[in-house]
This record gives sequence, structure tokens and C-alpha cells, in this order.
Amino acid sequence: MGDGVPCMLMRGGTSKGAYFLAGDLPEDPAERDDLLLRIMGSPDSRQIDGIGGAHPLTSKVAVISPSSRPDADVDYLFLQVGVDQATVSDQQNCGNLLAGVGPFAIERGLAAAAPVRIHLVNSDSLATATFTGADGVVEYEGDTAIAGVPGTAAAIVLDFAGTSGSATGALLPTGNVTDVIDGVTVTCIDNGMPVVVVPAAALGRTGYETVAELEADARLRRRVRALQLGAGELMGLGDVSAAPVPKISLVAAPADGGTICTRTFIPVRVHESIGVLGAVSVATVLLLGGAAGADLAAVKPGQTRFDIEHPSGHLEVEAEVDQDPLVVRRSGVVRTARKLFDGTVFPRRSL
Ligand code: NQM
Repeated sequence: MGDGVPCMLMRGGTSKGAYFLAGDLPEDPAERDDLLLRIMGSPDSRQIDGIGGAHPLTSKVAVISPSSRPDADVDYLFLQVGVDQATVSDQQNCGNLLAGVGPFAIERGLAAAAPVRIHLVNSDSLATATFTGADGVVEYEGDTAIAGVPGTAAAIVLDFAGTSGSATGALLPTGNVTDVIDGVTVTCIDNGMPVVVVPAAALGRTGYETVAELEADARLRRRVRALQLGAGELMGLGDVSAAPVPKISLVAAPADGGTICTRTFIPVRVHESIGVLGAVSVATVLLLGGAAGADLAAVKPGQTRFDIEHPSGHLEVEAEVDQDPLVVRRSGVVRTARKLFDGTVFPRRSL
């Protein structure tokens, strides 16, 4: 057995990931990624020889270090580890794992007390996490429920300042409010997550299908793949055939009293709910006149809180934009997180 690596496994929102101090991982990105693949058990659809959970939502890594920025306490680098592919991508953020970053920083002594100011390295943006925690002790128990997680836990309020354009660096990465890709009118947006918003009806679907129905729909998956590849080029992401972005959100009129109904391909598997910044990005589309799917939503002038329906319930996000010029003023969301174990993980040897 090789050397072990200090690691904390946490649920962050509706995802789960391995949290590391940057100093405990190799500095060289290629060496680091090789180690992470061996820790998570990739490539293997079951990740049976590692701690990955055999789904993109549970094959995630957060790398935390003291921040070099005066306006942040810690740096948070998110890495999406492929499940059946030997890929490690920094091309996206993860707002769900972000929920665990503040608590991890307190537990590891990188921040004295909440709120914790977090520099999201992937997008070079800032978030503030407000929760109960100080002097190495975090309160995880509480009465906040989030859809997709059984029971309740302590609230972690995440606030994003300004535009949070991620891998693309622009709110409208194609420069247009709408684009036609593969014959379908879509809106390509990036308020923290590159997302292609497409009315489900334009693909001949209702948008109310179950995750299992969507994953079994080979014809739809081919259309979604074409949209992902086409949007990747248009959004300046290049060849995204092995990348976890952009996400494709199928939208439909709300079915349960919310603002809009979503089904999100991430981009191969279908999300059991929706990513945090994915939801923020969809909400932002609803504020753009003429955007694809905006007419399906029940949005009132001046509205800043949006109830995003997804396969396992609702996710409430906040988003505020200035229209002229078009800039995001702020976004926000309430999540929960929990420490699952803290210890030493033993990577398998190279194959
Ligand atoms: O959009 C999944 C998740 C995510 C990302 C994905 C996320 C976000 O639910 O901020 O949280 O879209 O791949 O963890």
C-alpha cells in the first residue's frame, strides 16, 4: 500500500466530494490528477477500487489553500473527476461542493470563523459562505431542508458578488442572447456555469420526464450531444467532447408553483436535481428579454428570487442583473453540507 493522503469526505449540497488541502497534493497538475484518479477509482463505471460514488455528482474533488488575495480567506479549486473516463477537469465550478468549503476551512484552521470568503479559482470569482463555525468547530446540525437530501442540516448561505462567468469568462459567451445550434434556438449563458438553455418542446419533449426516462432516450441524448459540441465551440470552450461542460438545461413552464421547470444534462448523465450555479445561470436567462425559454417562466418585473423546479423538487436561487450594460449584480443560494469522514485515503497503484 502506498502512502496515504489526508482527506475529508463531505456532502456539499446535493453532491459529494473529497476535500484536500492543496499542500497535501502534488503541485504538478499532471501528477495531482493521476493521484486523484487513483484515489477516486477512475476510470471504472463502478469506481470500485476508490472512493468515488460511480456518478459525476459523487466523483468530485475540492482543493483548498490559503488565499493569496486580500479579499478572500481561502482559494477553492474544483476538479471534476471522470467516472468511466480517466479525465480530471477544471473547466467548471461546483456550487454544491462550494457549500462544504467554508466548514472545511474552519475545520482545518484556514479561517478563524464564519463568514468565510472564498476565491473560486476556476472562475476567478468570489463567494461568501455564512454559517455557524469558529475555532475549528462547525455546527452541521440544523433545520434547513434542501430538495434531494433526506432530513435537515444547518444552513450555509452562499453569496456571489458580481458576474461569475466561469470557464468562458463572459455572461453571454457567444455574444448573442440566442443562437441556433443543430436547428434549435438556444441561449448560451455563463453566470458561474456554462449552460445551454433550450425549451424542451424544441426537442419534442415535455420537460417533465423523469431522469430515468431521459437517460433511456437515445435519440434525445444524441440531440443533446450535438448541442453540447456545437455550443462548446460557439462559447469559446473548443472541443468539449471529453469535457463536463456546457450543461444542457431543458426548460418547460413550471409544473409545481415554481418559476421554471428544468431537466439538466451534465452533459451526459442527467442531474438528479440541478447544480447550484447551473440554477443561477438558468435564472439569469429568465432576466434576459428574448432569451430561449424566458417566455415559459412566470417572472415579475424586479423579481430577484427564483424557484427552479428540478427532478427531485425545487432549488431557490437569487439573481440580480443590471440591464444596460448587462452585468450581474449578485447571486445567492442556501445550501447545507456535512462532514462524512475525516482521515487518510489510500490511492491504488498505477494500472
Ligand atoms: O452548478 C453538477 C452539482 C453540479 C455542479 C453539475 C454545481 C453547480 O450539482 O454549481 O453544483 O452540473 O455537473 O454538484
